[in-house]
Amino acid sequence: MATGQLFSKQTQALFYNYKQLPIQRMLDFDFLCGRETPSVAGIINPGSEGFQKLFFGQEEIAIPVHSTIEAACSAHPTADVFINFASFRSAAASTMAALKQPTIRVVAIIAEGVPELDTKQLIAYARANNKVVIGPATVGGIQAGAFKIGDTAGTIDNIIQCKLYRPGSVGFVSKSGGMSNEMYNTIARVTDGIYEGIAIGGDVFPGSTLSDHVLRFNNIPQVKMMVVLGELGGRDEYSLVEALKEGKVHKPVVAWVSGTCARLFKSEVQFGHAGAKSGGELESAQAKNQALREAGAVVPTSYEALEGAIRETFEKLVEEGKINAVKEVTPPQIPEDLNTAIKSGKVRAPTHIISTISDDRGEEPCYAGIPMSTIVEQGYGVGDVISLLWFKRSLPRYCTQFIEICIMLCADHGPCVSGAHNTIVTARAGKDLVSSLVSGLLTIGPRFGGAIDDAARYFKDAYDRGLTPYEFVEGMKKKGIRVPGIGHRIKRGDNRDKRVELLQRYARTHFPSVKYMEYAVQVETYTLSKANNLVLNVDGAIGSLFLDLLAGSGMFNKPEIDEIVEIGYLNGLFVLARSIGLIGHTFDQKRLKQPLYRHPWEDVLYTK
Ligand code: Q5B
Repeated sequence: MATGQLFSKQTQALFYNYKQLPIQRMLDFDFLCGRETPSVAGIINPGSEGFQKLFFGQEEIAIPVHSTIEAACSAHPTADVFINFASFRSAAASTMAALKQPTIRVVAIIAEGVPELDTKQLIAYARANNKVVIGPATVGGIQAGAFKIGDTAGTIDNIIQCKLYRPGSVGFVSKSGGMSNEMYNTIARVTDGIYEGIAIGGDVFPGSTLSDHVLRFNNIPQVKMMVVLGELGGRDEYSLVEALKEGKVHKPVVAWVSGTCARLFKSEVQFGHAGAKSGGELESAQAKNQALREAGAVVPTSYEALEGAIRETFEKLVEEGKINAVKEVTPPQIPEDLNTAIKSGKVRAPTHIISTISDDRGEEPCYAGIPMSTIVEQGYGVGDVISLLWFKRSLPRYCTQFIEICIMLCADHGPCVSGAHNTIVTARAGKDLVSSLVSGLLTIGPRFGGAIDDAARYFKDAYDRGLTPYEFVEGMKKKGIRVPGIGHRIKRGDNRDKRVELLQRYARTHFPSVKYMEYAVQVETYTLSKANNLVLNVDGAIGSLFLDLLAGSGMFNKPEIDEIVEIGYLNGLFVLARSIGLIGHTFDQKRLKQPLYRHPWEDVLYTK
């Protein structure tokens, strides 16, 4: 692998599997470094395409999303790094697919637990094709001031503290990703900072080794010294020992192999990483530290002494004039995310919606403050739910039962009424349930089913003003308004609407007062004297009885009643109820496999 630079300030990556946070962290790092182009050129999210909105500094940018690796590589031929956030199950296959793309040069595999046999095949393929694999089980790597893989180096605060927004002179390579964060900090304290840092991952077979990266750093002029953090287990460090002995490394190497404490345990101990267990004396931290020391690396006597060793090595290079002072820059401020700022109480933001009837944020949804479990456990009915969501209060049982009776009685009135007819025609035109339903619902209005609110308004006004039925009806006639709630296409004085009778009987039995309904009946008596079809219809019955419910239940004050009548809640009862029937008609037509409806010519009067 030992060429040189893996990344630059122009490097762009393809990111496999959409993970909002690590991508945003890469883009924030880009902004901090003053990159002109985002380091993520495209996202591969198997099976979906489009764009993902993310921030590049203060601006929102749309990053293309591709459904396949091939599509992403051909759309972004200059993106040569592949950051693989696939699970351990699919990491090998997706890595191999990426390595096979001519445009991809470096692949970082984040997943832990990739089968070792698969990793070996990936390594063999990458070596044969001159490509670099970082990982598996890695956090990635970073070139200070230029390019960062995923979550490497953690939060923006940490990156700023470790001065990773501008290059220093130290090449760092470690097995552990967590420890590399620690070391970025240490190195920033005692040197001019990191030039490049790589975590090779803690698996037994890493895609690239400690010595691979040290030899590569050796060829990068900006890197003046190397820091290596190995760990017990495996023999990777010995290839570095060989390279040092063979004189292939010309820059100072400060090294430490952690895990010296393993000897304190009586039996073999598996540390955090798959590869971190001492298989024998040669693989112990002590043996590897000794070998590195003998090969010429600066190896301290303990981890605590590592910081001092790095400082001394760095200061010596400065004294020798091999390191020039780094030009310090002040990184730009990354705007804080609104949600984070709100959570910390730093800012407040106005809401865009106000809602008072339900709340789904807690453990369980609540309707007007009543938890769902109470609604189920205490046997609430649909009428109770309507009371809570429409009127924001629990109404007495006789009221909620009345609501339920209205729903049941208005659920359907056969296939010939306007709404059902439209629904049937729509369903037969091959449309879906929602289209068929709404085409029927859209017929509900002042003539069909939607006269309840107007009936309530006019009856209330007439009754409250003390108008006689004669004065009311004739007054309406003068204004050219048909009395809402009066009249029906098929019901007559001698063929009354059973629904109206049922509602009246219920209310007379259960309501404390039915004064508005009795007034409506007097109006009907008068209209029937004019024409036999001018009966009190179902809309008129519900409209007048709901006035009685509002006024007689003691649950609403006068302004509330006026508001309900003015806003017009009551057509909602018909809309809700008739939806049940219209859905039934849709299913019925589909079940009967009815063909496209065409109205017969004979039933149309063609005239000029
Ligand atoms: N005339 C319902 O009319 C209908 C009059 C009136 C004074 C009136 C009509 C009307 C008010 C709206 C209303 C709800 C259009 C009805 C429903 C649900 C349904 C439906 C179902 C279900 C019927 C003949 C003569 C004319 C008119 C006069 C009629 N209504 N005068 N006030 N309200 N009502 N809608 O039969 O002198 O000859 O010119 O608009 O409450 O929709 O089952 O079908 O569950 O699905 O077409 O029950 O009453 O009568 O227009 O031929 O008029 O009566 O001025 O007088 P018709 P028309 P004139 S329940």
